[in-house]
Amino acid sequence: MKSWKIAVAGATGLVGRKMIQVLEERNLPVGKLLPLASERSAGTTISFKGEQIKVEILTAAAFKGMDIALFSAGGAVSKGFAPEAVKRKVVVIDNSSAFRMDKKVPLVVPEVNRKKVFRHNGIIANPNCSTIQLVVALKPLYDKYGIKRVVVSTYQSVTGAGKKGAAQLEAELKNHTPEMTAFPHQIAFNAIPHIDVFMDDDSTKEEWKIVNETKKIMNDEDIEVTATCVRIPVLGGHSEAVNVQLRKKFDIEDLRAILKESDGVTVIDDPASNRYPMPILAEDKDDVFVGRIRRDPTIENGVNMWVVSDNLRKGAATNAVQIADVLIRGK
Ligand code: 3JN
Repeated sequence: MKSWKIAVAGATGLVGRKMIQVLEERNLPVGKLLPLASERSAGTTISFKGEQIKVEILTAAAFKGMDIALFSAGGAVSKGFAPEAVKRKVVVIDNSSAFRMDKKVPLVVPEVNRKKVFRHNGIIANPNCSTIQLVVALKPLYDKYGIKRVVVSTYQSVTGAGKKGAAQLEAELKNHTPEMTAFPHQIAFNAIPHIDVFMDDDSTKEEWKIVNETKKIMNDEDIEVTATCVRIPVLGGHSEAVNVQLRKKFDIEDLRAILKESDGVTVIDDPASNRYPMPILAEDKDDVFVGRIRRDPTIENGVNMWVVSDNLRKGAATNAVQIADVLIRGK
C-alpha cells in the first residue's frame, strides 16, 4: 500500500496534538508526518509512533511534496495557507469555519455523507464540534422518519476554546478567583450562554454554525434548526439536549433500536440504573453517545434525546482523520 505524507498545521494545539494521536491510533499509512506551527511553537518535538518529530515553521513552501494537510490553527491561518497547500497539490482537511459554507467545499461527517469526500476541489471542511455530534445522532432518524424541526441546547466543554479555555477553569478552581483569560466571565461554578461572537440577530456565531452546517451536511435546507449554545465548566466533551420533530409516526423502541445499530453511535439509556451519557464517560472515546431517549408528548412525532461526545475527538480530530482515511482508502 502507498504510504502518505501528512502535514498537520497547528500541531501543538489541543486539536492538532489529538489529530496526531488519532493518526497513530488508527494506524493510517503515514510515511512522513510533518508537524507545523507558528514560529513561537516551532522547534519543540511531537511524539509519533515512538519517534520524536521536530515541529517546523508553518510556511507555504513547507507543504511541497505533502499529500494531505490537516489544518487546525484557526480560520485566519486556514484562509492564508490552505490555498497555498492546494497550489502544491495537497488535499487540505480544514477544521476551521473558513471554508465550511463555501459551495465548492464539501463539509463532511463520514457517518452522514462520506461520498462527498470525493467531490473536493482541494479543500474538505471538518464541521464545528457541536454540529458533528448532532448530525451523527440525527442522520439515522432522518433516514427512517424524516425530520421537520430540531431544537438543540448545548452544554459545551471549556476545551472547545483550546488550551486557554481549560487553563481559565483550572486557574479559577485553584486560585478561587475569576480570571477572564478565555471567557468574558468566570466559568468555574457558572454557565455562560455565549460562544463565539454575537450576530446581528442576537444569536451567536456558534448557534449560526449549528443551524447552517446541519442543513448543509444533511443536504436538506427544509429542516428547521434552532440552537442555544452554553459554555459550562466541564472538560471531557460537549453535551446536547435535542428535541426533534419527526415527519412520520414512530415507535420509541424501534427508534432506540435504529440508533443502537447506527455507525458511530453508542446508546446508553437505562434510567432504572442511572445510566445515561455524560462527558466523563465520553472523554477519550470516538463515538457519539445517546441516551434519555423519550417521546415528547407536547408535539406531533416529537422525541427528546441527550447527545454527548468528546469534542476534541469526534468533534474535531477523529472526524478529520476519518476523512483522511476515506480519501486514502478511496471508498
Ligand atoms: O467553543 C467551542 O466549543 C467550539 C469552538 C470552535 C471554534 C473556535 C474558534 C474558531 C471554531 C469552529 O470550529 O467553528 C472556530 C472557527 O473556525 O470559526
